[in-house]
Amino acid sequence: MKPRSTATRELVNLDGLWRFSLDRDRWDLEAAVPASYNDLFVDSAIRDHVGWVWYQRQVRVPRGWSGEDIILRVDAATHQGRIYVDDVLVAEHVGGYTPFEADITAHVSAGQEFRLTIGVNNELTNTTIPPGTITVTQDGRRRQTYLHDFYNYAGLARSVWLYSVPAVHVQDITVVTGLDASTGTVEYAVRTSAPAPVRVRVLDATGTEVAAADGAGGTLRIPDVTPWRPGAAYLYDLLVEVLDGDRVVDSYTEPFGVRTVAVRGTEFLINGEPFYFTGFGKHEDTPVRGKGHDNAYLVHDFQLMDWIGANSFRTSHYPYAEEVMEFADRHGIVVIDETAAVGLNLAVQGGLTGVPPQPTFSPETFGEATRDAHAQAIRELIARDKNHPSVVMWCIANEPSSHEDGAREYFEPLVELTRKLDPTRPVCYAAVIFATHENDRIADLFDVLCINRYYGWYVATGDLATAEMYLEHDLRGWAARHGKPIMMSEYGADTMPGLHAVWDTPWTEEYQQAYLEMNHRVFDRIDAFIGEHVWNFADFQTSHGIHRVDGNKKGVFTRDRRPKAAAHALRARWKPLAGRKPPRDLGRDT
Ligand code: BDP
Repeated sequence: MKPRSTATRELVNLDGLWRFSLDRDRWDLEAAVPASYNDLFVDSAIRDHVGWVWYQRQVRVPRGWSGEDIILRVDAATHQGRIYVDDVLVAEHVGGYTPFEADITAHVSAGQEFRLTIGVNNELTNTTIPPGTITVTQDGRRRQTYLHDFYNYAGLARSVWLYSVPAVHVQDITVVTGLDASTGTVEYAVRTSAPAPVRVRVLDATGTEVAAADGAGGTLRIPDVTPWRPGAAYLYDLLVEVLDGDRVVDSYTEPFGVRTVAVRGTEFLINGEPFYFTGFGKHEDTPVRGKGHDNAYLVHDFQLMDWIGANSFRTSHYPYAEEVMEFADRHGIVVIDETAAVGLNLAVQGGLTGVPPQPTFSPETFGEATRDAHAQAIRELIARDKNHPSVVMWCIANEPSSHEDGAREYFEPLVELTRKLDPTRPVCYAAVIFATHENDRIADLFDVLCINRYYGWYVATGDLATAEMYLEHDLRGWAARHGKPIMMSEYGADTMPGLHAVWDTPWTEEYQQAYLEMNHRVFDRIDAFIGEHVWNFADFQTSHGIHRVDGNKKGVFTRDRRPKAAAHALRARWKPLAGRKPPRDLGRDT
């Protein structure tokens, strides 16, 4: 659960400047937390470092905390973290975008200082999510390569917290909501650290109690409920109290929204109404901070999404900071929540380098250990985000090699796991161009067809007429084979701001606009279409490569969030839609 300050819990934020070291011998550098460390220093040895780095600071435990349990929480250590109190290792965690904690009660004392050291490792291998490969150069340097284009930013990119909880406390809360005419139903389950009586209350946005119950699980009913709707968020608070007689020993407040999500035929329903996704695949990426969470960019990005008429986004290609999810909850933005399983695809690499591809799913490449790591990533994502009303679908992988031998064996248990952990939300993956409706082996396991396609960019470059034919043929094939809702989870064209031409010239602002319009014409001719997420919201940093000039330039906004010409065209299309499907012939005129 997200650490919160409540009537029974106290919370100290440990963000700021920490000592920073590559070897734990020299500590003359300081690094900002939260931030990726890579771009902070003018030192390629740090930027290109492969392995552990170390963050350190003194922390004083507040003097009133004796008798409480004391927990240290790291919101994200990318991709592996170790927490030390003085010299004692108290927690270790693999997975760069989900939080972990250490109970440090036995190692610290109220009122006293301790030395907190956090080790962070950025290595990606065949058994990490996302995967990667480490090679050693002829002169002995270790180099990291990986199968995704965005830069492998690392470090403490989110907040670090110290908090207190009473010995008997709430450990987990699950909320599942339903709508029964004008009544909202709230199934809840509370787990406590030891058996104890539990009381729950639902408070509306004015703080008025609208439902209450005793017991660690049950169903609450909210008469005349105000549902959470896209573009019209409404949140209730579930106030959970653990009791000892009449005394409240722990209290925790979980915000939630009452809404339902379902797939019916080729429709995606929110609160029983068809929803049409407009928006983006995003990244957590800004200059200097890398993937460091930044509330100023958070507010500004959501402002820009509102301005352009985006009602949704996908957390491509990893779980985002919890602040982002809470903001989406409060502002009615719909989220497709993705694990960090990007790059389970050796066919792409083969295609790009000319090296004959290895099989993607095999004991030597991505086998059981990879799948175990992937399963763990799914568990941690759902555990963290299950109560967010904004999250309407889980995306368990981006562009896996779903047409290869072994793909079905790899994915079937992961889809089952996802459904077991959360039977309420649809599940999808984003399909790569090599996976066609004819050769893909897994789409039937999922609820929504999310298709990534770059016709007119990587294929039929500069020839939008051919691209339009290819795209329509491709999408119609998927729709016909599966009879499921279909959405475009990525489409985009690299664009240099300020570059113009009167012809269909790739990289110009006109071309990005024409490319998007071509895609929209096709989407609007397909009945099963439920949405469009442009790749990408903003330009973002990538690893070195001949396909990129200072990063991926498919942003509709630049990296510093200025609109390219296409932004205005998207706004003209999306604003009037407001979550409804475009009329069938809209694309013909634009
Ligand atoms: C897709 C990937 C995305 C890339 C994009 C691109 O899903 O992460 O950034 O291509 O090449 O294959 O721009």
